[in-house]
Amino acid sequence: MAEEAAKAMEPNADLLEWPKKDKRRLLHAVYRVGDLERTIKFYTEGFGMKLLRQRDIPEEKYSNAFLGFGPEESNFVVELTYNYGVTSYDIGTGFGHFAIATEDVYKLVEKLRAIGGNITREPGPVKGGASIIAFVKDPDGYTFELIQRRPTPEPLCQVMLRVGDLDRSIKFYEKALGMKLLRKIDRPEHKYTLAMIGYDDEYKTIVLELTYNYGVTEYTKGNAYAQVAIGTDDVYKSGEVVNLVTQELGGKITRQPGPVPGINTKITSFLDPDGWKTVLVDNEDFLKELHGFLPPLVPFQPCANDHAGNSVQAGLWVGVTGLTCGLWGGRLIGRLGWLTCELASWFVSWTGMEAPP
Ligand SMILES: N[C@@H](CCC(=O)N[C@@H](CS)C(=O)NCC(=O)O)C(=O)O
Repeated sequence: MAEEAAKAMEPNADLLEWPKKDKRRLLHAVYRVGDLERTIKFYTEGFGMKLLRQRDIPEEKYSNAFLGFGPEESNFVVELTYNYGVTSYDIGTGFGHFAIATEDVYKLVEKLRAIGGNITREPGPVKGGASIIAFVKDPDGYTFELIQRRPTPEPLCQVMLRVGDLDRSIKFYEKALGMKLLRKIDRPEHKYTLAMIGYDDEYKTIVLELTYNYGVTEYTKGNAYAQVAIGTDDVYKSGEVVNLVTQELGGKITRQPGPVPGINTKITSFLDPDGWKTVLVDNEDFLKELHGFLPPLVPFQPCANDHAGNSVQAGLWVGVTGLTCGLWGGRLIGRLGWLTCELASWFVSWTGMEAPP
């Protein structure tokens, strides 16, 4: 009875439960850079990220590089986009930073300074708190916050975005995307409130840090930062939920659910009430994109462009499979030989025959 009454009040109750039941994970952040090699060098030598894969799409005149602290199957990564000939972008006032957790912020700052990093805030306790932080700008001007923490499986730990109404944003990300509010901190002496939201423990995985500055409701978006991507088991159902929630809280669907022509990965994308973009990506299609035509036999991350990466992976697959077959074949022949000897010796003792000298 109570269930029926609840259904009558909220006819979409079942649908609205979906984001919490779905298999969700923040996959990557997409943004534009003016020189791919320059950023790859800064992130690998400075932050210690790994270059996971690269691809060039000449017909669309852009290239991508994926970098992170672990494989894309488990870790959040950055997807850098280089548009042929475009060397700089406007980051705007709304994008805050990406954060990297490290055991020693002072040491990392010295390393970054030594390779020409622009340290915009020296290491020390955060104003109004105790965590040791620092800020550094990457070659395109994107801010990275360095946070002193114990070792974590996900050092790339926050994407900070400024929003105009924190409660509306929390409600949106909870309802439309099934995220959890993990922590809310109000620092009235510094006139801001922040909310950490995500799918898991903020010390083990990436979270969104939404910041509300008292009285500020509008920011500029620029054209540099693009979006975050989130995995889902059903883009169509997920799209329906987002559609419902945008009617209540604002925002809009910018791409209806469906396969992307050419690559066939099913996606849907939308803007939140502040205009921040999210792309929902089909989990299975995403894994297919990562592994190409091969099963995930070896945890190999190609480092050249995707085509070359696939050839190297194919070679490795054939090599490992060949070696495995060889070893098993050898073992089988050995076993057969051993069985023959056993049978022969049993036959000799059974018949009382002596083996010839
Ligand atoms: N007005 C700030 C509010 C957010 C903020 O102050 N965040 C902390 C880090 S959680 C910070 O940047 N603190 C500066 C400092 O401690 O020097 C903004 O919009 O970036």
